[in-house]
Amino acid sequence: MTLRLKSGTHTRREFLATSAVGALAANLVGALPARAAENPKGSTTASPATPRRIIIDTDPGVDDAMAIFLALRSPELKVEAITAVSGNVPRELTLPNALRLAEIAGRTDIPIAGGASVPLVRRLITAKYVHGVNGLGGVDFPAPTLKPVAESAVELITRLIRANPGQITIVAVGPLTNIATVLRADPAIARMIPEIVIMGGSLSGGNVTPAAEFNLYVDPEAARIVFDAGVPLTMVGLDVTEKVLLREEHVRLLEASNDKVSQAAGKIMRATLNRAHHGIDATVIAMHDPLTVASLIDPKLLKLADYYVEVETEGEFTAGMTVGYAHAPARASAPYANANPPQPDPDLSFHPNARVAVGVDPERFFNLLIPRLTGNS
Ligand SMILES: [Ca+2]
Repeated sequence: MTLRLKSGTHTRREFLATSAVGALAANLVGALPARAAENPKGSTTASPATPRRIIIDTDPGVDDAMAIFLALRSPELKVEAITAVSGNVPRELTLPNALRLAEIAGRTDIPIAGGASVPLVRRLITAKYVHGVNGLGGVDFPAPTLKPVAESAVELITRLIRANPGQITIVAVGPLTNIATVLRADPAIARMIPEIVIMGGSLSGGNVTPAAEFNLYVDPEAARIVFDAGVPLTMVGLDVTEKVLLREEHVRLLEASNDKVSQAAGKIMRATLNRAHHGIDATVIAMHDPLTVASLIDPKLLKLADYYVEVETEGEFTAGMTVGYAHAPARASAPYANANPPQPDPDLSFHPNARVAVGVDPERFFNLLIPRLTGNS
């Protein structure tokens, strides 16, 4: 028996209440955090009248730049803060990039904070080969005049969530170091987060190793903390993001608009497209992060399914892999012969911990993204 969601518009609780899995569902509902009942709005459609409040945790990053622009241009979303983390490039670059992008968009009202400079326990691996030496495709932008707030990313996220329990969704489009640090330092905060929407992971192979997607590869231990925290998760991984590939026609539309955001986006994406044409894997133009933000604006963009996702942290070749179970039993690897005590029997009940994006409508996505950036929506 598989437990698949037919659409992304039901909360897990609603799904379980209406599914035909009887006693199993009752057990699962009983096990869900109380927060799910207190705040069943995690999956509802945002609108300009009732914008969805979000914090963007990010490592800009060329596709992060598009995601930030899209969020700042969308009345369905209210960006409460932007927090920077090391990933595509070190935080010494991602933080000024976040400040630059907000400044270009004319949104100097948004607090921006610097976060983790290294993963929890690993050395930082970056992706300058994709994002250019400065994280913005190598395009030179003036130094930002906007300054970061005095609080760290962890302090800012913690304060905002605690002051607005159940109200602010976290959109995490970089390695999960900052978010894991928040959850580890303040475990009770998990109940106050209605949803974490993650760009990362994959059910169908990685992009850094055959197993791991970049964000999870960089900090698998952080990802494991986040996936195990009991917060409702949506995972927007390579299964869908590698199906939204920016094309020449899109870049031309960005370049053709006089809008400041569109001009900046056009320069960044022209540089990235050129990079793609010079031997780098064509998926460098995958719009990973903007698709993740777009899914909050238009829930019909993605097809979601319930999964139990484990994050591999031990593997010599597989660390950062997301292992998704669509049904029980969720088995771990076979125990070693000398294991003491022996491994318990596999859990025969199904406990999904994430909604995973398994389908996408690419044209619908670009029909949303490009007009928002050109200022023609
Ligand atoms: Ca990113």
